Amino acid sequence: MSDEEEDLILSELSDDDLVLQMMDDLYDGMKEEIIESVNILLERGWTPYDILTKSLVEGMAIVGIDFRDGILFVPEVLLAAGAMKGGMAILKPLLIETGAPRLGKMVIGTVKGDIHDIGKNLVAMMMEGAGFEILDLGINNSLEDYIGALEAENADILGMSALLTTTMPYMKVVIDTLKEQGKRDDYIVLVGGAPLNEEFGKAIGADAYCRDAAVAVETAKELIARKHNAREA
Ligand code: B1M
Repeated sequence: MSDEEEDLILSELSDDDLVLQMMDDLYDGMKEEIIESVNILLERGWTPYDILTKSLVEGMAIVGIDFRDGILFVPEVLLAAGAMKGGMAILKPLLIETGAPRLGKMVIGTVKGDIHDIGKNLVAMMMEGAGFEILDLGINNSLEDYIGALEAENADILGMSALLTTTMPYMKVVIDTLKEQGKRDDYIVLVGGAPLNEEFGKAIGADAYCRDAAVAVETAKELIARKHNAREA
């Protein structure tokens, strides 16, 4: 480490430099520094949403590229993920702090065979912040986990996340089972995750593919409103 880096005082950096530094720190898995920087930006009046999207999510995208290209390996990516989670833990209560009325209930989880949960956690946080009640099933969920929770919770929405091309087809297994059991129309089914796209969402019979957490919130609001209107008509 150079002297310059050792002497770096995060609170003395400009906003732009601090965001760049956060991307470096995320890359290096430096959780304490990420937590400090998130707090600095909050003190400077940044919204939790901007901190999340402009520093943490963008930083993680860089990690993703270098992981793909074989520059970073699983242990390093796990450290980066840990640092990201440290920042998210501070932002979560702030994003959720809302007087919004409950808009509906969502069961969300990452599909069987898949342990990626950062994107799913982000969606859960943003949905909760927007006024939805969330039951987060975590990772590696079987169709029984999803369907059992939907029924037990009397949920409106099923959200499934997959980050691997090998696990995304499992979403179809869940949807097909709902159809076989005559329950498909009881729920709005939203899917997301980096390898998915709109076409895939349609092909497996989901109500919508959501590119990111903000789209998930908007789509859920729209489809819930449509469902309520249809019930009242
Ligand atoms: Co993994 N991994 N990984 N990984 N990992 C990817 C997904 C990969 C694309 C990396 C790469 O090669 N470039 C690649 C998949 C390739 C493929 O399938 N085509 C990959 C691989 C191969 C693997 C392993 C197989 C590696 C190995 O062991 N050799 C292994 C698989 C383990 C398993 O799941 N069985 C593995 C393991 C891991 C770690 C454990 C090290 C770690 C996960 C830690 C964790 O999640 N707790 C990890 C990570 C961090 C990644 C990358 C780098 C980052 C994922 C992430 O968190 N992104 C990822 C590369 C990438 O995606 N660029 C990669 C940030 C997050 C905010 O974005 O998850 O896309 P994302 O979520 C977005 C949207 O997609 C959307 O909204 C979110 C927020 O805006 N969204 C939804 C997501 N879910 C949604 C659900 C919804 C709606 C929207 O429901 C309504």
